[in-house]
Amino acid sequence: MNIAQIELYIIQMPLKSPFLTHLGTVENREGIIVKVTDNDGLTGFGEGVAFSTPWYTEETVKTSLHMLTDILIPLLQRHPIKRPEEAAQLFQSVRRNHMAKSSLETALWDLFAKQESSSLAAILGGTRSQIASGVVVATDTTANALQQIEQFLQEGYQRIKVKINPKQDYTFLAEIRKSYPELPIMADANSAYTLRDMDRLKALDELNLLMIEQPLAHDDIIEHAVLQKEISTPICLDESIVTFEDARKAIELGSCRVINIKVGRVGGLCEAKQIHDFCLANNVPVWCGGMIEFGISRAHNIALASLPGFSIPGDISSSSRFWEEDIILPEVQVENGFIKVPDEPGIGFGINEKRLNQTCVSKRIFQFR
Ligand code: OSB
Ligand code: MG
Repeated sequence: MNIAQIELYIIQMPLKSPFLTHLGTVENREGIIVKVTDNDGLTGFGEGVAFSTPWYTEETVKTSLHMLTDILIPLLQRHPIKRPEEAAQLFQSVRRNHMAKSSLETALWDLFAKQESSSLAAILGGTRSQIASGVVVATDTTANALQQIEQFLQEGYQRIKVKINPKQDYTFLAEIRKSYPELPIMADANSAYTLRDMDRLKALDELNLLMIEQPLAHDDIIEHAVLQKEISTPICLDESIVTFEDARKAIELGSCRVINIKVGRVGGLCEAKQIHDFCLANNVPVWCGGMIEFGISRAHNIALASLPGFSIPGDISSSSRFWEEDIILPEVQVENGFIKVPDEPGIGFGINEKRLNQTCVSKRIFQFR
């Protein structure tokens, strides 16, 4: 791919309003922007989506930086590649660290698509010209949630997801359902329950939820299969699916009826596409998850969600859902409930250099020869 240089920008941006989950609150987002430049001056961008602390997965911004700096970029410097799939292959010699791998692998995909003068969506096999958009409500009170939902519906979002936990579930969801009898609503528990909560979870069946996301432990597929036999609401797995093999086994066991695919969580677009293809072949609907991310990762999500198996609106919202000003141009914008899939080369979004530099707290450069 004739890589000349890789740059890492560590950026930091405050959210417009705090994002609350039972595991903690995100108010300030740190991230890593990966820029790969080839010998012709073409560039590809990726984004590291690990958080500052390991509350969602074990990775952090610092572990990602370590992996990129000391392991992954040196691997690429030693082994010139022709296509991004070869990077994914190379990275298999490194255990886990999926978000670090993904930040670099996705940048290579963007560059590769630009080298081929094709949109990333087309290179991946995308078939949609626009994708359906959903949004997440993560706040503490029912009143705040109802207010946010009303606002999001006015902005056109097609599906609402709310965060739940044993202290805020049935009554909370029933209030929302009462106000919006027809709305596609789903609940994300981020592993707040155990099988001892079976009755609490069974009670949610009457609320006509689209699905319940990750009710049980972050690394479980066995007990989710037990739970899925007892409840009629479809289970969607998020945290538990970090590889293609996890997805295959979860489907075989009956641990879920839906899968949330996050590019960063599974280590890149190659693995994400493999999970998509398997789910499509097995009639398991998938949707694209979100990580409170900046525009680069949003752009990769849009390309991925243009694939045919993404039949449910994902957590892909407008840049303005979280940010006063995003680092891409134009910003991601939901119109009438949809986001247009760009047909320009690569991810199809440019960089807002001014905003990138304004939010950049440090930078590292790696030369290739
Ligand atoms: O569990 O899907 C999740 C955000 C950060 C970490 C984990 C999750 C989330 C979200 C928000 O639910 C998704 C988004 O809109 O970015
Ligand atoms: Mg989730």
